[in-house]
Amino acid sequence: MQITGDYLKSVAVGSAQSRSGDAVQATGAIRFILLSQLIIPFILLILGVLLGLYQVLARAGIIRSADIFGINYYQGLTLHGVINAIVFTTFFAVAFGNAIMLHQLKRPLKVGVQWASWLLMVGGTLMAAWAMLTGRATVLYTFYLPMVAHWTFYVGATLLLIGSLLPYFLDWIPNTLAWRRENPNAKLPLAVLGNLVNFTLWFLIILPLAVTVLFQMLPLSLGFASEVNPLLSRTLFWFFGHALVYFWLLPSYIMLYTMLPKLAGGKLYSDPAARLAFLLFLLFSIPVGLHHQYTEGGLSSGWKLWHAFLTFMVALPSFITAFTVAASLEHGARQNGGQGLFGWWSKLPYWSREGDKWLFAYFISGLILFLFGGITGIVNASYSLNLVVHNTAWIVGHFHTTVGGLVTLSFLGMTLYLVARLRGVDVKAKPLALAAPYLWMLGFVIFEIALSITGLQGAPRRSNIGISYLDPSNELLYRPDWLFWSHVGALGGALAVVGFLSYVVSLVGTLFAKPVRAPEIDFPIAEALHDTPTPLVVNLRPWVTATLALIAISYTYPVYESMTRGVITKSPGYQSIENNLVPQEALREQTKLP
Ligand code: HAS
Repeated sequence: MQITGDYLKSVAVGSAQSRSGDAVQATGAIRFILLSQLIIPFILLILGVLLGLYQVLARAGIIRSADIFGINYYQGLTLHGVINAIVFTTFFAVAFGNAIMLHQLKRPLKVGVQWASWLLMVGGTLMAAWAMLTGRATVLYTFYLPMVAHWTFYVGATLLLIGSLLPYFLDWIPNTLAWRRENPNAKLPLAVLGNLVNFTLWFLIILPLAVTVLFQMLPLSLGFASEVNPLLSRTLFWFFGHALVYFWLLPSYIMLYTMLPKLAGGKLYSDPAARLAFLLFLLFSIPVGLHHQYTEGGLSSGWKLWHAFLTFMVALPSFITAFTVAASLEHGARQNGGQGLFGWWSKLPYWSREGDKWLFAYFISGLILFLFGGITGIVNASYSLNLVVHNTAWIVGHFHTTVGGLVTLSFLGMTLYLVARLRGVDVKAKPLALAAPYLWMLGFVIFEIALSITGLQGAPRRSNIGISYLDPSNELLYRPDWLFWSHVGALGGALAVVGFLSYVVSLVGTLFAKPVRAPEIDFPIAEALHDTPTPLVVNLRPWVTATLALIAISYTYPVYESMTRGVITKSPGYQSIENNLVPQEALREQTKLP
């Protein structure tokens, strides 16, 4: 393989990356950075998952207490959400993005950029973790106002997000442009397109979040302001917050489109369909945030309906994915000898330990969970049905089959895969690694059904119902009809944790195994079955322009309404102190010197 001038220069300045065959060998600083970007969030994830177990047991009334090991319910819920949904996902997206760009473009990453990104992300995470662990930032992972955290939480989160963007701006875009100059007539590799779409989306949605953090949250937290406009904060947060879920989802979709077909034994059914799906996500992921605010006063119903319509549009790329992935699976299964209308299902490598095929189990389990996540998401999106499920346990079921389902399973599978490759070892305890996703899937199917039912019965989310509605001694609130399904939910959650522990054994074994080959980055990238040139999906520019226009159309008036109608007088921030919400003003009064 030809080694380019730029590459040689980067080796000369110390970027220890070299290449052999189709794999890319990563050594030195880049290898350390990639490995730690996978391992640091994994260590935090252990705490995140265990706190999840506490939540589900507390909600079923099996643990009846306001706290556990000194961590109160809402503090634990904040840690659970922030670690699992923000820290783990962001670190993984950056590590995976780095690995994909290295492997597909065959151009080196800059060590300085990667170190700067690493330091910001790790430093930011530690700051935010300190604030949460010491009870100074019990604001939940949707940290919009009027809940206020200690300033270190906001600064920590900001550093994490800035750090996550450095590789995109300083490594990936320059490398893509250089690749384009070298290959003027070639199509951008599909995985690269998916990754660039994902981080373009990420950059665009961090901007409104930055506005509420810098101009609302920090001044309030530092005491420079005493009143807030919570409506504006929520609107800006959800501008970020819904597209955030697609920032989690797209790395999974990259794996489903580029790797799953090969693991199944076949080819990607349609390359243009995959590209169209990624580009539709860019277009529709952002202008849908108001579907989190259907019940919010101050925003006109016409604009909510517009966002509801666009929410149905953002389901479209997932329907395309369902079709393309199913067709790719069928193609693979038929290559393996599968026959008949459904008979081919039995020819997929569900339990295969051969080579990398164990990874298939993570993707298929995730896909099955995502069927539940998709259906419940469509229910949520409906303006009228949302009123039945909003703020109930139903929503918790929905996101444990989306971000807690397909996303987490594909991230865990890929973490194990990359750790093995980067360490030059075989995956250890493969039977446990194979059992893990199925246990997780089974656990969360049970969990989802149970929480959907209790949600429809009216059980609220984000509430320690074990010490209120499910406490038989509480004559006023007790709801015995929620008890059975809450216990079923706890069973599902516990089963998923058993799956996670099986995974931990395999990952730790792999992490400490003796290397048997040179460390490398390699992916099982599938060829495409249908690959007709389709101009619509080749050029990114018109898609970015249309995206910006649709955002402007969909958000200008709601932001204006939020600024003019949000409460801005006598509206303090609130802090969560020992399960009570305390207005900041009251806190200041209490701490005033005589
Ligand atoms: Fe959502 C709330 C609507 C997708 C995550 N969502 C949330 C929250 C989270 C979340 C975390 O409209 C809670 C936020 C909070 O804390 O308040 N969501 C949707 C819709 C979709 C959707 C329409 N959500 C996701 C994804 C997430 C995620 C993805 C994480 C990664 N969601 C909502 C709404 C709310 C909401 C409202 C607010 C609710 C409220 O009132 O608070 C769609 O994108 C879903 C489309 C998906 C599909 C499924 C396609 C199926 C596939 C599998 C195919 C399977 C195969 C296997 C091929 C249409 C791709 C075959 C098997 C063989 C064996 C052959």
